[in-house]
Amino acid sequence: MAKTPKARISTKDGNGGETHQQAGKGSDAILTTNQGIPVSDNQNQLKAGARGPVLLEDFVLREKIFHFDHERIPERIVHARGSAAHGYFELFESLSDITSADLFQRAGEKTPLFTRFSTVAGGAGSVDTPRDVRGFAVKFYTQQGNWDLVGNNIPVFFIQDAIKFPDLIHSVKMEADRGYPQAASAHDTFWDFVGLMPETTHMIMWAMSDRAIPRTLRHMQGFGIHTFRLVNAKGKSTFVKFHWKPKQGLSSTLWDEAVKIAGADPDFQRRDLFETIASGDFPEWELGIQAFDEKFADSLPYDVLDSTKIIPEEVLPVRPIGRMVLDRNPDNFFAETEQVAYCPANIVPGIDFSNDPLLQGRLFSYLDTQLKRLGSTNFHQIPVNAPKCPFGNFQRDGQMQMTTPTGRANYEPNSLAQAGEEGGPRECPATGFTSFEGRPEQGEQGGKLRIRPESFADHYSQARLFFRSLDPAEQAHLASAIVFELSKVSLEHVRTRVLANLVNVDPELAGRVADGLAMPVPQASKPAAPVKDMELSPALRLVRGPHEKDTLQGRKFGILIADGSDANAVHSVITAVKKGGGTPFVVAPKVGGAKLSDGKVMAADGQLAGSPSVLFDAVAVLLSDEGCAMLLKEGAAVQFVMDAFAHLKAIGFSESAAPLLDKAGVESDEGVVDAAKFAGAAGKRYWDREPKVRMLA
Ligand code: HDE
Repeated sequence: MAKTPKARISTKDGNGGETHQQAGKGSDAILTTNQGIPVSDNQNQLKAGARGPVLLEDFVLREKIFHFDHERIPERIVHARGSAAHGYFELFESLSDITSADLFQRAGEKTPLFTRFSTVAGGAGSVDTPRDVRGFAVKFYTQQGNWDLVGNNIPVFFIQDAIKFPDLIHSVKMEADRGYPQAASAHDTFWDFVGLMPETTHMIMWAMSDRAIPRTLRHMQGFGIHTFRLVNAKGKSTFVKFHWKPKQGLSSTLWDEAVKIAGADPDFQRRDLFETIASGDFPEWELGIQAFDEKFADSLPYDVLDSTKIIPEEVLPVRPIGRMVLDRNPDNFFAETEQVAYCPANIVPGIDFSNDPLLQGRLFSYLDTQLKRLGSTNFHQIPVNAPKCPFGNFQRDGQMQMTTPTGRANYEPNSLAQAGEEGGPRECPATGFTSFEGRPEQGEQGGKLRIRPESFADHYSQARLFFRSLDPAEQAHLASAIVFELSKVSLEHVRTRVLANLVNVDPELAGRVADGLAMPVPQASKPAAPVKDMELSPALRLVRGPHEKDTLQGRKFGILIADGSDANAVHSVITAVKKGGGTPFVVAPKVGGAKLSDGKVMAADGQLAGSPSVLFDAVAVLLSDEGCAMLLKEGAAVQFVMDAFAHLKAIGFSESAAPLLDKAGVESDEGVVDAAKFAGAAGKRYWDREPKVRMLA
């Protein structure tokens, strides 16, 4: 006979509240159906006789299979693949002079949040490291309701007007007839769209740069992209652009490395985020703002409502206002990461929109998409989406209604309170959200027009600014990325059109790309507005720029050992890496480990064949003579070293490992060091090595 559950065990919902939907985690918890009926046998269907047919009355089976059949919800049409974490925002100083937003009032105050990073083009099961933009979406659970800052890791976007978004996304996704390529922009239709839409050019520079192949989700910047408004208690508006800067520093992969990571560990970035947070090494970003008034906006040679433009940090510095720390992994991927519903229209009093036509279109899109994805207007009741402050109104019913409102008051105005009944909530003119009225005299209101403002016409000056501001190594990566992508474009006229646009960006860039394609440089396309030379912005650099960090902190180091490796050397490298804040990862031919010179077996964290050096930020190869002789015959070992060298990583080695380095073609340089010096060398890449290992455009 079935046991009766001892107690209905509650589980925590994402808001810290209790739900009673599931049996608990404890080993004494009893499995029940969704109706709470204890299940006696979870192994066998109910049959008429041991070898007989299954009975329709088996409600345990039917409920289980029914639920399983409906486990998937539509994946996001864009940003389907994502990883997320909980954390908090901590304010550095009060911003009450420029905004009345509650979360920006009191220095030191913490606001809980949930952040989801994503790729854009691929499906939910695609790999983590394609060349792609990364989404950077933050839901702040403030005391005045939820504020969603739904940005990307690149500060500009492909298009200026939301009406082009479906075209852009159709062009980059799998081609309609063949259903490929998955999560890749290197194909005809994307570049066809790009060539025909010069407004994409600035974003293309970013998307072909190393920014689009970040090392981890922890090593990238985030941007709100659009111009927003902060509004203070007196109703004064200040324009603002939001920036997230990672404390970890900025770091990207090389293309060859990204491609190999996709094979070695398709979940590389998801795993990295989860494991780092689980280990207690919490990633952190500083939130900064570029705040400016209308006079400043009007003085710029581009329009701040145009999402294809940045305001360089050298023109307007970023003021740090707080920090975000991600300190807790989701308990359940589906319940939280999959069901979280961001919406740029979720805004709180003290923050407001600008008239950016891309932002305006987004304000409609996200609510609509959530209804499709989550299936009910009540998706805000899902714990990860629900505000953490009190909320209530007279909206009622709908599918999957989870609340049980009491009383008769479901309309407003009502006077039921006068009769001693519940009257329900009322609007509050003093603290409620009010919209900034705008600037009618600046053309912000007028007749109904389907036009693009003249001030949006310059599509090339900032693309040129970006390209010319980069370090030569990054410029070469960018040029090579365009060569790679256009080489996959089979339509020659598309390649020619893109080249003609690139001439406007920089004739030298166009020449390098044309050379890489073995095509002539065409005549420049006719720009809609004259192309200007702007003051260069070193802040845009990744390589040898202000955001690059020489550090072991938050990074992972592969230590290759085999039988006979010197125990002292191995232990001292591990200790040195840990001392620098890094994570050592021992790699051996067999996962059970290797017997070191002291006769003790050291367990490996990973087997050599499954732990290629692309997974690490630098490697140490610590071998004995015999160990090295054996690994000379192992392709994975040779590749381990060869890739580390080709990916410009530090290589520390024991003397006996030298033959393996020789076989892998390693040449000596300042990044190839004696094992004892490994920790001192491992915190950076060796960019000067690149011309020796790679021919770039
Ligand atoms: Fe999105 N975008 N987007 N987008 N977007 C979505 O909403 C859309 C745009 C961004 O982790 C969708 O919940 C339109 C810019 C992120 O859940 C959808 C336009 C930026 C995420 C949608 C844009 C973004 C989305 C798909 C043109 C950077 C993932 C699923 C005006 C500022 C959020 C969903 C997450 C997701 C529409 C342009 C960022 C379809 C119409 C620009 C980070 O609603």
